[in-house]
Amino acid sequence: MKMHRLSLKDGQNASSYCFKKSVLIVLFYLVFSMPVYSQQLSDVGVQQLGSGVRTSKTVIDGFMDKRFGMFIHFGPVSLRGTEIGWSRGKEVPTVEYDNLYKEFNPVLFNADEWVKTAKDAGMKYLVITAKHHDGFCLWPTAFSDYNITNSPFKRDIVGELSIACKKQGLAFCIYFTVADWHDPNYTQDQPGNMDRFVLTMKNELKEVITHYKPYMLWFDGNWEKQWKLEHGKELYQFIKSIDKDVIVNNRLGKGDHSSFSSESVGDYLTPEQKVGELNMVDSWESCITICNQWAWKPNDKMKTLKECIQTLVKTAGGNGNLLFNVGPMMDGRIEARQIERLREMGAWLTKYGTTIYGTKGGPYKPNNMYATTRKGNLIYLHIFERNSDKLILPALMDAKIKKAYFFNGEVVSFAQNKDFGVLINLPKVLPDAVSSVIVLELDKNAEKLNIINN
Ligand code: H79
Repeated sequence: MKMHRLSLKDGQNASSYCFKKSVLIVLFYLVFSMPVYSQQLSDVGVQQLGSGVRTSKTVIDGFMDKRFGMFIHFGPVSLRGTEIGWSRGKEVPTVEYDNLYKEFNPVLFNADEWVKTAKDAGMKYLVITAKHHDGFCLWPTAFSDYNITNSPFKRDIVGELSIACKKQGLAFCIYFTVADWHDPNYTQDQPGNMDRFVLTMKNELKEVITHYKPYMLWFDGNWEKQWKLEHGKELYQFIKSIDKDVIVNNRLGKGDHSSFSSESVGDYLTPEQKVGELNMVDSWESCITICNQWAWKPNDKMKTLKECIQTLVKTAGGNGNLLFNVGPMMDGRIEARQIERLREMGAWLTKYGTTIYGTKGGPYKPNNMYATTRKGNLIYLHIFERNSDKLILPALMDAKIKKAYFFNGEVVSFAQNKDFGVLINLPKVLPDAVSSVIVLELDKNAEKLNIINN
């Protein structure tokens, strides 16, 4: 309003002079704060996007505070118990695989139960394989007949999950591969075909973004030769033109999943089946399976509770998120033993959640003995093994420990010295068999400490 009046009338009186001056000051501030702003955004790691829209640091920080999410690999392949996508034309002949959807009827699928399982595990977001490399779409897309409507089940699995997540307060996310081994436009590498394939992808993405409002899109399959960096850049801007805040993983560009390069497109790194390296600059999320296979496999070997918790703690200790995968069975249920394991993780997190959610990793690099997280003046020291009655850490050069105590409040005796480091006396038995937490209270903000190599 003010601006409008000013531009219509004379700008000579005192009040408009003041106004103009303040506009100049604001402009000055905006221009000179630009480099800082773009530097913050480049930390997020979207490469090669020129002047295009990028996901804001605030949105990415909110994502990284979540720390723990559920990955779900599901589709008609669960009828065979083999790996999703990869078993097509291998363990399961192609024609057989491509017709499995005609029998796909997971009548016990209950979106609220899946989401409750995730919530009870302490997970804050959920990613569903809306479309894996086998090309089958778990939502009723208008752009391919190879979708859930044409199965006996018919129900919109993606839609039901998006509603259940909203209801139970989890961020709903969509896995969408750029490699579709079912679509002839993708598999028959003829001139013009990829253009048609990318157009279908855009239509499908617009459909899922507008219908289901995903918090994040998890791309995959980007290493195949048909997929070019230019496609990734185009798609990123296309997605941002529909919803500027939707988070995008780094598999829309090319190159390594675990580090940014000039070929990367996307907001965060995605090490697969391994805990990422400590990284205080680039955001990252490790995707790791609870068993061995992504999709359901009968009698697949499941990780122990200790392995599950330590995977989560080492991830948080490296400043990353853990996207932990389950593959539901052909009837639509998650295996009872997996639900139980996830519930145990949730029980651990109910107690120790403040040492994981919203923390930063470091200052020590995680190893097989311990990992640390930090918040404010506190370092949370997670101890995995008791190999001796003492634990010795490298010295904290820029801070002093004022107090040390187990998470339950029990005092821990310690000594510190710049030359010898930090010596912590451990009791005969650690209070928690899977991961015990000692709180180190510092004389200053632990979040500002440099990384300590151990
Ligand atoms: O969706 C999951 C995998 O199907 C997909 N990314 C995760 C999130 C993925 N695509 N490629 N790869 C993973 C790397 C390839 C790994 C392989 Fe294998 C080793 C392909 C064949 C042997 C993994 C293990 C898939 C089948 C067995």
